[in-house]
Amino acid sequence: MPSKKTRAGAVLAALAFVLGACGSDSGGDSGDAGSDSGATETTAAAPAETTAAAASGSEAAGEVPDLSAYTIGFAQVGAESGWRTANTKSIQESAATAGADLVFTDAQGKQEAQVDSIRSFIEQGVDLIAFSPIVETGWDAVLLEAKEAGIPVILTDRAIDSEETDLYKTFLGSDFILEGEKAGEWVNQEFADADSVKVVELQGTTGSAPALDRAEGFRNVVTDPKFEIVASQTGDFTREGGKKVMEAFLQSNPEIDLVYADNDDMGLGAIEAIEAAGLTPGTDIKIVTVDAVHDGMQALADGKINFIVECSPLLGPQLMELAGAVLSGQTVPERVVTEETTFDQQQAIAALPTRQY
Ligand code: GYE
Repeated sequence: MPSKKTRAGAVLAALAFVLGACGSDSGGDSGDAGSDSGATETTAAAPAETTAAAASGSEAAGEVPDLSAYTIGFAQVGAESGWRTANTKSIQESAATAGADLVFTDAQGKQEAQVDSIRSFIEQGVDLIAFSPIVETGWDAVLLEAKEAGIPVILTDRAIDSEETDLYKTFLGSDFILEGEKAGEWVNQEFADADSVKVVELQGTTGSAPALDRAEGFRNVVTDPKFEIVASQTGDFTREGGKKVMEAFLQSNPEIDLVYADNDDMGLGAIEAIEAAGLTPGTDIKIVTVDAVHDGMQALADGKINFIVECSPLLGPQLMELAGAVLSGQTVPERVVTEETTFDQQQAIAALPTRQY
């Protein structure tokens, strides 16, 4: 199993393990910002990585597996954002459709609670454990316990950073570095004619894969010295956190040109702070976010957010498909990357009526 950091870069589409139906109904333009097309090729010999296009508002997936003989434990992060709510719904609905007995826990953002849940899944003797690790590190002990108990583990949404190999069967989720790069590419275009740009960054949960990788991706492409990241702080992926941090940023930095927020919710909080300061979000201060949940898309359509990079929460159908494959002894790709798009204002207006989350 490759370490987390090796997953960025070229997509080694390996097995023809087609998860999720192709075809986005989002109305977004997937041709920009470096998004690869998500074709699932059969080139490499070893199952390494594949790309699935179940994103973009489509819950459609391939075959619904019959998981009625199985119990799946799912340890969720919490309910910190619109993204998370949609993700939880997707997982619960897909488990019900597949007939699986789902034991679902909510760690309320605390790693210890998530570890406890996994331990209790092991004690209960579930057939498979899936979880979305709150932060990247600190999982080896409990995942080794699962392995020793013979219970397969699937990571969804967020990666872990571990030297241990074979702690999990597969990791299903977005390429967060690519998301940060897409945000950065829009920033480069938007400020092509500017001489100096002051940027503030609202980061997600400290130590989480999406916070680390979206920061890295953004910095990979926003390299012109005219850009200055004048402040960067975590808002913990919440609207309230984004608002509070933005209030402080506005007080200490009078000339902010751009907010880069790791998710829509923090961007929405920033909008409240900007308006309270008597400024116009989207005009006086530009805003780029990640997720493309309904409220974020509405703010984009309204001109308060300027650009959104999509991150699909609809991982349930793909997770059930992978669980079915693992439980029936099939080999699955080590990495399944969801295909995602980006939205500008017109694309948001077009996509909103049929958006599922
Ligand atoms: O972007 C954010 C959520 O891990 C991709 O977590 C997920 C992130 C998502 O709280 O809104």
